[in-house]
Amino acid sequence: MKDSKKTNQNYNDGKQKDLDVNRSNADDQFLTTNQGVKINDNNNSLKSGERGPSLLEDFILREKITHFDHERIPERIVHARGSAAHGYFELYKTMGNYTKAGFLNDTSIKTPVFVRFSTVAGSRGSTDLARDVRGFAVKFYTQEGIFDLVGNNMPVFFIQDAMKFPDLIHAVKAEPHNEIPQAASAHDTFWDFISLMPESMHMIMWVMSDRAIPRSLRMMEGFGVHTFRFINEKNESHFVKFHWKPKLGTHAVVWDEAQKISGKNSDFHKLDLWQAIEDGHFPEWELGVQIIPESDEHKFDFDLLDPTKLVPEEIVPVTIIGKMTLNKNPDNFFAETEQVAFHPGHIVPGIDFTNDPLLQGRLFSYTDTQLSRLGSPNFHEIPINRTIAPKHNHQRDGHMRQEIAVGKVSYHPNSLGGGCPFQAKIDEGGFSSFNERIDAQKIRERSSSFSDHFSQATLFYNSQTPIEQEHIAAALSFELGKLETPAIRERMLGLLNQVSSSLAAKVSKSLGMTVPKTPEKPLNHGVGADDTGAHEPVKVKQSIESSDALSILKNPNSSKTISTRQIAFLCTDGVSKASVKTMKTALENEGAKAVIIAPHLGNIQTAEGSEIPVDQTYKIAASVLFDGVFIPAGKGIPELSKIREVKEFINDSYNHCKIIAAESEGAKILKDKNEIDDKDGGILTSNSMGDKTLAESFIKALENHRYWEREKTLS
Ligand code: HDD
Repeated sequence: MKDSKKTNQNYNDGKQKDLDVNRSNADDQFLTTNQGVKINDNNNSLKSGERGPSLLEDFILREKITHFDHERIPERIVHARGSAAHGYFELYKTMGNYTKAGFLNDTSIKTPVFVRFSTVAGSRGSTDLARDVRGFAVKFYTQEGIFDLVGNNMPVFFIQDAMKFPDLIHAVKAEPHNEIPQAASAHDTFWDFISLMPESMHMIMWVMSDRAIPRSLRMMEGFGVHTFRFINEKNESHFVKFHWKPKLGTHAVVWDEAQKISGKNSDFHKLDLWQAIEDGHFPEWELGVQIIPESDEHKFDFDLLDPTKLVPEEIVPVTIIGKMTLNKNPDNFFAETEQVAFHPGHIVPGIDFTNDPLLQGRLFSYTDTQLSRLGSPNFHEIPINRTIAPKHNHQRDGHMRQEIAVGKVSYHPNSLGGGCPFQAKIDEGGFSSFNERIDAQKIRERSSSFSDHFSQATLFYNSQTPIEQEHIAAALSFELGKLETPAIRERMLGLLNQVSSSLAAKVSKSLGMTVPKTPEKPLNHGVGADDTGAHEPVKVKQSIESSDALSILKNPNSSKTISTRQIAFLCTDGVSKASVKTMKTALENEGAKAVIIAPHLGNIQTAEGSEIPVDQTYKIAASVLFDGVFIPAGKGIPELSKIREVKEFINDSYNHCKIIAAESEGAKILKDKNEIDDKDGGILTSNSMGDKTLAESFIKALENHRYWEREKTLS
């Protein structure tokens, strides 16, 4: 709590109080063993004689080394790399018509949350900027128990049935013979699998889009992916899809930039989230729901149970019902971020599952994985996983049990314990599963309503702006270009051709191949989920041809703000103080951060004779770590064109379509030697010094994140 500068103390901080019991602080304390014995010498082991062997008797050395030897636990099999934060959820309006969940009914309740974001494929120490799906897992500590919304930053998934999950993950992770590549899908096994799984095509469009390389974890959407159910007091069910909409808008970096960020700062996303919270810029997302009456279950062009499909927002609008704010960093990465255990099966009364076969498989997997990862069925007792709702049952014992259950009764029914703990009636908050009628034969098959693998992939591609479509084509050209087996490329072109012939044509050009002819029946290659041939993929005409909500650049919901954006000020001795000050003040008034970069640390002398403290040198700073660039005026500024890193800085910013503003001498060095067209709409210059109008137009331009038009002129 004390680390965050502007922590909001006014919310219902039940979970924080609960965690206080386990927080430890060594300020002003003696160093001790785990048994509480004070340690006098923490530098030398006990030896027989000054130069003699160490003694087995040294319990202090033994304890210290034994504990160290066992510090690591298995990393998550997927989503190993993550960053998390505490916060709270506030409800805007009661959802009582649809769900009886208390935290979605009472607008006065602020529900504590713990949120973990992650990449999927890479190991715990891999780079943040991998092209990958991002996990978006939210633990709500509600008064009726824990609700986990374990989603991703993309609304669909690669596969339709949990049966294929181990295959998918084996294919995407580093190849088993040499453990290469780390945190990258651009390799043979991934695309071999994908090329044989037409059902993955919609998700492939998302993963090849800019959604897979977010600018910040704070600037991405989140989705529950599956269709869930809301259940109200009358036991009526509505289908529901969950959405998180970031208040800072959805933004991405470009692929070349992502790769360079991985080198310059592989913790870019982790640090960005951490720093924003430390600075009091608490990230916020609004929670939206798409609600579908039970009676409309079969009214769509797709099956609501199919996790490779989304419900277009144009068909069922997203209703915003609340807001989540993250306002506190964890105190300890291992204790909280690493040990947190999410589970889509953690639900509360008022929320229920559907028969989505991917979700059904997940309901088994998450507890199972915690047993090997956290090592005991008592993982719910780990402080970060502990419910703040009262918990009483007859579960007992197991490794590392913390609870001391009093009394001799550990069974139900009992008379010796007065029948306690009691079962709760439904009107006392007891959970009861939705009374869904199921009248079926046991069958190992895929529903034919899941057979349309291409229509929504096409809808996604067609909904993108031309620039975003180019990015998808470039991503596919990169990924498929890296393959060693030409036959995989060929199969992929066949599948892409069924999504969009123009996309397939673009990718084939880069691969130096021709697009194979699409057979009369859509391609299935006779393998994968449908190898019986019973369900050949089909295309179903969609009721809409384009959905703006699917595009980052067209997204009607995206907010325009430059809050928390990092702006590089390229400075040196002899910079104009007036120029720096006007721009810095204007940017900071909008919540952005001006970072002074110079050839040396310490202070730089301004042309006016004052000093400005330097934040970073050109040896450390790199354009890819910033959102925009300002080159101020000043008689010393022309010296910047002699610095190689400054030239690289300017050219990279330009190539990544960043907004560049420059004043007077700064504007002149922009034109010098750099390979840029200073007439484009993303380059803003002024001949005056401390020009407020320039600052205003810089802010307006930064609100659009990038000047994407420039890409058309870049070869
Ligand atoms: Fe999963 C972790 C999201 C399908 C099995 N998953 C995990 C995490 C997220 C997701 C965000 C990280 C949670 C954290 O931060 O600790 N997973 C999804 C989504 C899916 C999905 C959105 C599809 C819609 N997952 C999925 C399937 C299976 C799993 C089909 C298995 C049948 N997922 C796991 C797991 C993990 C996990 C192995 C690894 C670590 C963990 O659970 O706690 O059980």
